[in-house]
Amino acid sequence: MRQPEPEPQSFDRVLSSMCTEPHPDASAAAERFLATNPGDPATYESVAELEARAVEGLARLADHPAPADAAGYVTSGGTEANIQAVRSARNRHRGSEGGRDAAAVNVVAPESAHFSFTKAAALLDVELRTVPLDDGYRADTDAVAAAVDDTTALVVGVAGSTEYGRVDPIPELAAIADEAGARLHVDAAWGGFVLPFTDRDWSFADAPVDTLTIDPHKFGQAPVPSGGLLAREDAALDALAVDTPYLETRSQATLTGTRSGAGVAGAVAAMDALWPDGYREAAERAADNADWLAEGLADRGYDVVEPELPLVAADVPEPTFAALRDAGWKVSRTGAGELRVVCMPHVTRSTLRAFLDDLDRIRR
Ligand code: 0PR
Repeated sequence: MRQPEPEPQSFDRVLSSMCTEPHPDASAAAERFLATNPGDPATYESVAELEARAVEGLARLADHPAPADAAGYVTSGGTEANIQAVRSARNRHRGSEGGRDAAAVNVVAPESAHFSFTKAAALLDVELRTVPLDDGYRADTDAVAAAVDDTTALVVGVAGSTEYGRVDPIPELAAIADEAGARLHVDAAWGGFVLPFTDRDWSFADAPVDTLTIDPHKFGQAPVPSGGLLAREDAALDALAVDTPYLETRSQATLTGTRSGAGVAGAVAAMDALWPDGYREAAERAADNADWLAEGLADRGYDVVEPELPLVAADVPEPTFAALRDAGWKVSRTGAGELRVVCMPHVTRSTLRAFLDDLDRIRR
């Protein structure tokens, strides 16, 4: 007998996800390219062209000094991009992929770095040196400076941290990396599509960022799987390339072989539809919603971590959290146990009103 088809998760009560409903143009484009493989660009030429457009679009978002010359590719997500950034820096530090002195390479990252860096370090046999945060949940630059040495291949900065939405002091981290002879990777997997519309005293154009993670399938409103790895120089990708003897293209710098053409086409269609006005509007709406929710939670007596990028954390007791989950709210917690609400584009003001109404009902 045929099983009933499960329905996909509705976004109505999803406050925990860093993904969102794709833009309709992006879904349509993804569907058209379902059977293509950007991993074989000599066979699937049109999706290869689209991938070049995706990289240029991401580079423009990231304020790359010359978007058309940016190196990069569309990954399966932030995890792959982060793994590849670590691998590239490791290989460049050692001089090659096979390289000498494997044990001596390390990566210095703030405690807020996503767990994908733990995977990268384990896979690549590099030491991950995690350093504490400052009082504002950002990388403590003194601690980073103390942790680097001449075996440091990479310093990681996070621009939009998973737990608190914080942006690390990127120019300071760049200076520390530079002085240590290390490279700088910025993980803007989630924050990358919001950062262009926030007040900052730095941009990727003036901080020497070597590699950057920026995921269309998060705030970019593209379908899963669509992540992004950008590099300032071709050499960063060259350090990842392996020979591909039987393909018409001679080498491949990606981690996976067959890749999602849907993810590539979806990313391009989303950026065509939304850059810059649609993304600006989404970012501003999300920021207003985060501020509004933070205020609402503070008014109710909770300890709230002021949002920087649109993510709100608040010290809500465990039984209340459990009751919210029971009421159907998809909410999650920080490592320290705070309620965490990610104000993605699908999270509207009326959703948040209903959420606070339920919270009030639970508190009574
Ligand atoms: N870097 C940062 C800053 C991230 O927040 C994440 C994912 C990654 C890298 C890894 O990205 P991929 O998951 O694309 O490999 N952050 C969320 C997390 O791990 C991802 C997420 C997305 C979680 C949707 C839940 C969800 O429903 O919590």
